[in-house]
Amino acid sequence: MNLAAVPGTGPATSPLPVVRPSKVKEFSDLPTGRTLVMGVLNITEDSFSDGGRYVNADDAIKHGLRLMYSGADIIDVGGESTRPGAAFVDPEVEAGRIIPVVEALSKAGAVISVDTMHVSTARAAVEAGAHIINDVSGLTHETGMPELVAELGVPYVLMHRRGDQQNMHDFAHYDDVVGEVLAELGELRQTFLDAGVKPEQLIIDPGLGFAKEAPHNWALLHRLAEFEAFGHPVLIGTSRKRFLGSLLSSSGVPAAAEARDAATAATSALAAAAGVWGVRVHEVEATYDAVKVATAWIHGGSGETVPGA
Ligand code: PMM
Repeated sequence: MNLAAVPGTGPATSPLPVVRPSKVKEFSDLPTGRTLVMGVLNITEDSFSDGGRYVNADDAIKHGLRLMYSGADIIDVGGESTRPGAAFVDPEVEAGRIIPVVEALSKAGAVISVDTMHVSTARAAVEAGAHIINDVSGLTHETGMPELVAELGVPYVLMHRRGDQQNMHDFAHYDDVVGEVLAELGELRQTFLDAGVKPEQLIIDPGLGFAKEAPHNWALLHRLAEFEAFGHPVLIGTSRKRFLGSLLSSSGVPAAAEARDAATAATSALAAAAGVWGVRVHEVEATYDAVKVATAWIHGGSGETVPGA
């Protein structure tokens, strides 16, 4: 697609995006029959690969539209970096970054997930049009998320993490990383069910890179199929992560974040072939194609269906 022809996706200096009236999408409108591509939109100063690029709401909205027109099925909007060592962000500051962008993108027809660990931000984002809550905290951050998810009835990404962004490295010790992550996710899952969350609301994510070193991430990917046992959709985020940089290092120097996109597309295709529901990526176009290849490979054809299309 020629993005230059798409309203609102020009350079950052061009006027506000023209948000055309279009069909507002719902979660149930998402394609089935192939792995979904979730495009990352970080409205932060300090995310590891795109921090500082989209702190201005207009730039963030334009990038969200770009992701949509590049093939993203879902736009994951976040306002707090979760990279190791990142500063905590006040929930009001976070909401101030996120909400105008969620409103604009949902009016433009995007299916949106809100990447937040804060109950108040999650609620405000859903009220502003977000469809999914993506919470990387593993319930280590705030109380009240299970009750909120039960009340709102929206899909929720339950990700595994130990500790918080400032100390999670201290907890990256496992005898059997797959068994321990499965067991800890199982306990968290039960907490949500006990709070009244319906099983069909839950999406499971092993949390690559969150209190995990490279060998842990590769072990989890190697045994990804075991995460299907919960009976929930599985989401995977490998995009530009440090373990890919280490794999691609040259003379001991890790590959730069932007030089990890081909490896991200490869892991996404392999995850799609393993049957995951979604992959979360910064650079959508290559992964969108990679997922299509994996789908055609598995089904011997395109295999995609769009509800209501
Ligand atoms: N990784 C990051 C942020 N949010 N959400 C989910 N569900 N899974 C992930 O693996 C994940 C996430 C870190 O990446 P970023 O700082 O580039 O957004």
